[in-house]
Parts: sequence; structure tokens; C-alpha cells
Amino acid sequence: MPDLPVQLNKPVFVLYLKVLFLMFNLFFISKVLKKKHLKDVHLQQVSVRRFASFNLFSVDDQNTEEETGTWVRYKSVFYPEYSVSLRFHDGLLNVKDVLTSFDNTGNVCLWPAEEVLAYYCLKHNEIFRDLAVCELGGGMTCLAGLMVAISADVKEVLLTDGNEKAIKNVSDIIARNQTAGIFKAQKVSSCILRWDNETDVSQLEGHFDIVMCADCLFLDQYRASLVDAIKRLLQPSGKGMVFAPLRGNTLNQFCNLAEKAGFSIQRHENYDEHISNFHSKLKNEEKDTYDENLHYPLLLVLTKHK
Ligand SMILES: C[S@@+](CC[C@H](N)C(=O)[O-])C[C@H]1O[C@@H](n2cnc3c(N)ncnc32)[C@H](O)[C@@H]1O
Ligand SMILES: *[C@@H]1O[C@H](CO)[C@@H](O)[C@H](O)[C@H]1NC(C)=O
Ligand SMILES: CC(=O)N[C@H]1CO[C@H](CO)[C@@H](O)[C@@H]1O
Ligand SMILES: CC(=O)N[C@H]1CO[C@H](CO)[C@@H](O)[C@@H]1O
Repeated sequence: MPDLPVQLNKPVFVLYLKVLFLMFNLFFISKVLKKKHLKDVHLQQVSVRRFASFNLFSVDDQNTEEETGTWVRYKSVFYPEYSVSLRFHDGLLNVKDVLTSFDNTGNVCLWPAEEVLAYYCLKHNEIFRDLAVCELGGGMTCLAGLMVAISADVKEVLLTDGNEKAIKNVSDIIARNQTAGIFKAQKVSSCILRWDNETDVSQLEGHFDIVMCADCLFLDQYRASLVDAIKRLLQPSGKGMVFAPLRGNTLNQFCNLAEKAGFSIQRHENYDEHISNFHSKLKNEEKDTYDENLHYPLLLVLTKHK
């Protein structure tokens, strides 16, 4: 008689296993579909970052989801005393939105060049002492400009992009982090600044000691106005600090235009031991995803001719 319950339960158990198996499959399929969707979205973007990052910042979720996105904390791996709260998109990007609104590349994600620029600014934060600094095309985070603002004894930091949505988010980031002691900068602000907008540029003419940008050289139609904007925003002894990957011939084209505009350019391929080492490692070990042409940022330092 003690056999009976077992026999009775056997088909139930089999059914249970079947359900479990089915659920596992469903879970797996949904994962694959999600991945596939992501891949499709990426395929449609103009320029896609498949290689993740140089691991210069750690990211942790702050569990504060809002309609507009999730707040995450970006912390420097090498200088962990510096971190900042950023807001990211929730879920997948709307491809139509990405392709139709004014250049949306900065809204897609953080590009390696921005990450490297941000790290470089932290590492050399003493160069910003008492200066007025402007970031151009900083995208939805302006991470590098934020790092200057929290780590350097800088006079003023202005975070800019041509995309109004990006700047809306950047101003939220500033507001959220404008608690006592977070920003060392005497003044931190953000505004829409289009390199090709005469009003935007002339309002700030000659105002900055350092103008910096990351991965902004590949936009053919705006390259000349970027050169012009950097030149006009800088005071006579100011410096441009530009990080960007080669991206075909686009970096060279930028250099040619900048030289024609009267800049002297120093071009650095090895500007940091850690990044150089990591670059070599990626070249050897991540051949499938790491593409030097798209991912390894060079450093250009621009000075005006006297
Ligand atoms: C590839 S993204 C780089 C964003 C960010 N620096 C990064 O590396 O993550 C280029 C940025 O330049 C901005 N941009 C493009 N054309 C511009 C223009 N004419 N004036 C101002 N910003 C512009 C875009 O909105 C975008 O945020
Ligand atoms: C330039 O930007 C200003 C605001 O700063 C705007 O009112 C004006 O319409 C823009 N001009 C062009 C040509 O886009
Ligand atoms: C890229 C990004 O986070 N964009 C958001 C900026 O903020 C607006 C609203 O404030 C959102 O609608 C965007 O999705
Ligand atoms: C560096 C940083 O993230 N500072 C603050 C940003 O704002 C939030 C909310 O006010 C704080 O919790 C962070 O400490």
C-alpha cells in the first residue's frame, strides 16, 4: 500500500518535469529573441560600439528607476574617490528616434573615447586649476566634463552638446549632483551648443582656456564647424584637447582642417601606460570585438599659432 501515493504521483512528477522543461525553453528563447532584437537595433545604427569599454569606470545601479530612465553610479576604477550619478535610458532604444532626431549618436551609449577622456582628466586634474573648461559634443552624460567638475580646482565647467535631449539630461545630472561638496568647480552648467550655430558660438567667443571633446570627428557635415567652434571658443593661449579613434580617415581630415585654421597639433598615440597596455591586450585577446580603428582613441592637443 505505501506504493500507491508514489504511483499516483509519478505522472504528476513527469508533468512537473515537462512544465519545468517548457519554462526553461521559453526563458531561453526569450533571451535569444531579446539578444536578436538588440542586434537588429545595433545593425541599424550608424556607428555601433560592440566592444564594451576600457574598464576605467565601474557602474552600479542605484535602484532609482524613473520614467525617464535609471540612475546609475559611475565610479572611477583608478580613482575611486570620484564617482558621479548618471541617468541612462531604460530598455531598448527606439531606432526611429535615434535615426530621425538631430544627431543622436551621443544618446546611444558612452563611447570609449569619452571614457578615456574622463579618465585622462581625473589623472591630470591639476592641469585644470583656475581654468575655464568647456566640453563640446559631450552627449547624454558629458562624463569627462563632470569628472573635471568633481575632481579639479577648476574655475568653471560648461557641459555642452547640440542635442537638446542630451542637454536636458545633463542638466538633470548636474542638479542631482549639486549637493554640497560634490563639485569642486566654482561653477558648473550646461547648455545646448551647436558648433554650426553662429549665435551659440559667438556668445562664448574667447571664453575658455580648455575646450575638449571625445569622438566627435567622424561627422563629415559638421567637422569644419567643430574646428571653427574650438578655435573661436578658446582664448588666444587656450588649448583644445581631443580624444577620438581614427575611424577611417576622419581623424586625419580633422587634423588637416585644424592646421588650415591655424592650429598646431600634437598627436599622441601612447599617452597613457595603462591604456596602451590595455589596448595591446585587447588587440590580442579580443580580436572579434575590438577594432582599433573604431575603438582606440588618440589624443590630439591643439594650440593656436601665436
Ligand atoms: C559620437 S557622439 C559622442 C558623444 C560623447 N562625447 C561620447 O563620446 O560618448 C557625438 C556628439 O556630438 C553631438 N553633435 C553632433 N553634431 C553636433 C553639432 N553640429 N553641434 C553640437 N553637437 C553636435 C551629438 O549630439 C553627439 O552627442
Ligand atoms: C541657433 O541657436 C539659437 C539658440 O541658441 C536659436 O534660437 C537659433 O534658431 C539657432 N539658429 C539656427 C540657424 O539654428
Ligand atoms: C538619452 C536619455 O536619457 N534621454 C532622456 C533624457 O530625458 C528625457 C526626459 O527628461 C527622456 O525622454 C529621454 O529619454
Ligand atoms: C558624486 C555623486 O553622485 N553625488 C551625488 C549626486 O546626487 C545624488 C542625489 O542627490 C547623491 O546621492 C550623490 O551622492
